[in-house]
Amino acid sequence: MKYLGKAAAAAAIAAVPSWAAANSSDPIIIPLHNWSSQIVMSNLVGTIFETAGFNVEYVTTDSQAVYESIRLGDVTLELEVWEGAFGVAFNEALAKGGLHDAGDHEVSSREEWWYPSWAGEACPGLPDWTALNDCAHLFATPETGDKGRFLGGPVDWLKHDQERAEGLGLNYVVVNAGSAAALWAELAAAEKANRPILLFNWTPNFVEAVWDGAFVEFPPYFEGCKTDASLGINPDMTYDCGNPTGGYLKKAAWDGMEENWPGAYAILKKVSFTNANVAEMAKLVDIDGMEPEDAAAKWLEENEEIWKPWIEGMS
Ligand code: TMO
Repeated sequence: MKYLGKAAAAAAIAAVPSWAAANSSDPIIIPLHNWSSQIVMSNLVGTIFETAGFNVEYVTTDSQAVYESIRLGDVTLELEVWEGAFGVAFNEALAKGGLHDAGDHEVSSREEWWYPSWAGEACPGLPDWTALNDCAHLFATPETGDKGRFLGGPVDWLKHDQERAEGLGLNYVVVNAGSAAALWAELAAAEKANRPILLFNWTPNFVEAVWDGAFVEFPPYFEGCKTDASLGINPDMTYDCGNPTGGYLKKAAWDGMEENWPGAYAILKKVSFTNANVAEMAKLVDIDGMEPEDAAAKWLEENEEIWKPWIEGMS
């Protein structure tokens, strides 16, 4: 038998750090959805896991159904749980068991009907929602007749815009964009034509760096607005309120993640981005035109002081 010198033996042992021994070599499954910051953030956190020695796989999934997949362990985590869009699906999965809250980003989020400055000039009663009906003709298109047009996001974001229009008696037709990119393309085209437009937007996002504008101020969100028709200003309808302002942006994890990959789970708990970080991730794709993988690599390169501490002693 070949004699392994003391130094060589020590080196061989050191090559497998103690924290790594308990970790599975199975891939951590990270879901990708249909808006840029989420895709970039997922790629860059995946790269951080890989840097720390974990295997990672990406799957493109529906942004609502993903919570059921995480609960069942088919997907390992979610990096962008937006309160407005996904709070309900997240809470339902939480109540069934198998998934948990893995902490908040340092983000104050908002997802809401939004208009650019030139629409505000045409309809000076905004941002108060009660101005919407008087201005419906400004937002009307041949497709919507004498009703205003609201351009919503892709249907899987489940914003219940039609229910809100009905709950608040708004003379508007909701049209859903096929993709996030379609929202920004229509906004750019409306700017060129100096045509008022009302569309779904959110913060943090790159939009605020490019276009002046404001969210519509609906009656404030309250507990039960989405579920109890008797509550709110319309006693017969749900959704007679706006989306939460100052909403959370949180991480979710499969309950089995910590046991399978304790090292990666420890990293996930430390992951926390700010409004500026999230807006920058979206900008790299939506303004600079980068591929999400390249955007993730660039972000990691330029922000080592943020993420290197999360994997200290692991890489
Ligand atoms: C979940 N989103 C940021 C698209 O509203």
